Amino acid sequence: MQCPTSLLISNPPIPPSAKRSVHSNSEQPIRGRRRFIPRFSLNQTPQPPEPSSLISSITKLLWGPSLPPGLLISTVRTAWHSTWRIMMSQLAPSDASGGYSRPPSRFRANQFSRQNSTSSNLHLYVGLPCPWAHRTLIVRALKGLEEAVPVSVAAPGTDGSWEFKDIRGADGDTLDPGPDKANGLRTLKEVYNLKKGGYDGRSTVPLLWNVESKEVVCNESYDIIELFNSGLNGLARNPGLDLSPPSLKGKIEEWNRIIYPNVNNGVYRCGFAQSQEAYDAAVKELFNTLDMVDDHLGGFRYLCGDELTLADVCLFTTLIRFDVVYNGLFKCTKKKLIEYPNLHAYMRDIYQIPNVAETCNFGAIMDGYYKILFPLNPGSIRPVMPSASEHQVLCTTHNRDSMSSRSKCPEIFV
Ligand SMILES: N[C@@H](CCC(=O)N[C@@H](CS)C(=O)NCC(=O)O)C(=O)O
Repeated sequence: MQCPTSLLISNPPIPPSAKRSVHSNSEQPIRGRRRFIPRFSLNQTPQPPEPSSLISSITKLLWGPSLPPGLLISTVRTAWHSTWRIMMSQLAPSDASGGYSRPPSRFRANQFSRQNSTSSNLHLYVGLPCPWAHRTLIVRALKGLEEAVPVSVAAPGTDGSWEFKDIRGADGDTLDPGPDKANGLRTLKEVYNLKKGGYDGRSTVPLLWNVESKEVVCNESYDIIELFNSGLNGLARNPGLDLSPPSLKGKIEEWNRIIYPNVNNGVYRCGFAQSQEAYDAAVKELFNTLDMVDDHLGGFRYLCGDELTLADVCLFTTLIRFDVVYNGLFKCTKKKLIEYPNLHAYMRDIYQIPNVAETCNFGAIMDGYYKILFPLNPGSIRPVMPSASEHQVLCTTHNRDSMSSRSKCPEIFV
């Protein structure tokens, strides 16, 4: 007996207008000759249809080979758009004009805690796709704080929240997603909830945790990198490296005031925009700033001159993701970073500083954005890695050493 569903699949009903020109179901014309094609042979076992073929059969049955009628398309479009808006409002809170407005960090490190953190009760929670967490990994590596501040690497779960992987024996300083080494919990939300009084806010990375008091120290990346730079020198392998020297503090702040809204958060303002106007404004500010910074870097090795500073670390973590995710997924499409000669060489210069490349995990970055930000990429298809962002390309010469009057590339004791 023929499977009823396979009958449905191979024999869509023929509209009366077309019936005259259609041959009998079991015969098809081939260049004037008629060839007999058996519909079913006895030694074939009928198989249930694949879900995708079932969907295409139903589509064919209802509408034939053409697209569904306009009414259906516009109904689905309206429903999808409303669902998209609901999902975006959860993913990316927006202002009245549809512009992305990033919620402020809830736990800031004040000056006192920055200067007095000499203990090694600290534990850092990060996620590899996150550019804000990436800042903390770079400064931790440059200062040689790996032993003083152990790290747990969370991975994004399917709903976008941070989860730990149950991997045994991942006790060393591996920068791969693994278990929660400080509290042995399953999710970052559970870690936040350990704090006295509980917590009902966003469970974001980076998170600096006090292991002894079981309290959040800070969840603002810039405060954490300032603390790592100057607040833990008694525990650091590279205490002499200062990424925010007093003489450059003013310049660093000036650069941060430009780069944070227009570039670091600017790419998110493009990708999370919920109106054309909000996107147009964000993309203009982003590329105007990149043009200006590219010009500046034609004359200076780093943003503040000869020395690498915290401002460079903050810019780098956005640049290294630019062609890999922001250009495509966040619609930062006016130019690719590779089209900016100075910015690209500057990015390679920083990438080649010892220990920095190890903090860049492109597989995790691509998965974290393309597979998790569902409203931006509902099919979850991860595109191919751009060849200009491959490790080998990032290791090519940058010829920027000669731009420093003194050799100020940080000396890292590995
Ligand atoms: N202001 C924070 C931003 C941190 C942040 O937004 N982290 C994102 C990952 S890139 C996160 O953990 N999001 C999870 C959530 O919002 O639930 C910082 O700079 O540290």
